[in-house]
Amino acid sequence: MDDALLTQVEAAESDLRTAAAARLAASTFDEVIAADQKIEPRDAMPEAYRKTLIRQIAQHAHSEIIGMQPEGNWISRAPSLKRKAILLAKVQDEAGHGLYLYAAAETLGVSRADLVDALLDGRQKYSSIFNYPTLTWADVGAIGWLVDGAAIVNQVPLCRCSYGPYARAMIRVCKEESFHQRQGYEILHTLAHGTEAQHAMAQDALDRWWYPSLAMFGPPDADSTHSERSMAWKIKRFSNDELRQRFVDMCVGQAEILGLRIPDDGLRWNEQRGAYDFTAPDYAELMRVIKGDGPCNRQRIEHRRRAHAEGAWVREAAEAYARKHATATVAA
Ligand code: FAQ
Repeated sequence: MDDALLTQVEAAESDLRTAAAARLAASTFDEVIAADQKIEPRDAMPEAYRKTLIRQIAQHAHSEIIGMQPEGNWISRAPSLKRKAILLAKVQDEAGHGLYLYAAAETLGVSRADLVDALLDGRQKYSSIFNYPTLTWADVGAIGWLVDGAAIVNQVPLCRCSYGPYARAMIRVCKEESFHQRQGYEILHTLAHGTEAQHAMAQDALDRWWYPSLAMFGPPDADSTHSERSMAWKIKRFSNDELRQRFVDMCVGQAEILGLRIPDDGLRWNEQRGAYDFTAPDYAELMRVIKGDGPCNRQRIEHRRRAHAEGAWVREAAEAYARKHATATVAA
């Protein structure tokens, strides 16, 4: 990834420490937000702030968990043992991100079990991007480069989110995502500089993943229901369109090094804006996918329901062990 983004993560981590040390005594919610301090679980907070965070953090956690499926699909078919080991580690990292995020949501007074139920019965969403299929090995590279790349551009500012547990989870997540992005880029670089057929496979993956990746940033600002309030509360630091622009500007030079063409005839440098003009994704398609009508929505949620049902015995065993351990501790 762009080294400047990792530098921003380091700076946010150091600011988190400074904020913790300089915590205002007996301050109100509004004072804490105005002073750029962190709201912690024990602090009073408006109910709407709490609900917004639960919605966003839960959707984020679900995305990490559902997001394991498109790449998991390639673990057994990775082209070498080394590629397999790297992909396995990456997919496991996504599971870890889901768990940190469920834990961060639990600090707001909800249970992970309830959040998982809300995902499984369709009351809560996950990212639109994971409803597209991974047809070739190059798609694994495109997910790393573009999907993890978009995720990082969106999540680096979340390291400065006003809610402490979410901001802290994001620091670690972003550091790991930077490895993911580089592994994807390296897969595509290898293919793009390989045989003609491999180059074509890399280009085809970019053609199919480009617009869905732009759509990950959400609806345009004018249609974004939550942005204004989330920005006032310093949960979101930049609007959906600002982050989408930042992502496009970052990708153009990277695509040139790959020798691949971003599939957008309208892509050109705008001297006045100091940014690239580009064609927006199809937001009607984004809305259809969010509402459950993407290419893989049914498959993804059915798979998750099946995995959840098959894992029931593990949860029961863990609960039985915890009960036994608690009884033994009390007895001692
Ligand atoms: N997909 O008012 P806004 C990853 C919904 S992690 C589905 O703009 P907001 C790692 C939105 O929820 C990827 N739904 O909403 C990985 C709202 O619906 P609601 C996930 C979407 O919250 C990589 C409605 O539209 N990242 O990729 C989408 O202010 C590789 C109106 O939208 C996060 O979750 C969408 N794309 O901004 C894993 C980051 N966009 O709830 C495996 C945290 C919007 O009112 C492999 N989340 N919606 O019914 C955020 O930053 C924000 O929630 C946004 C949306 C920016 C996603």
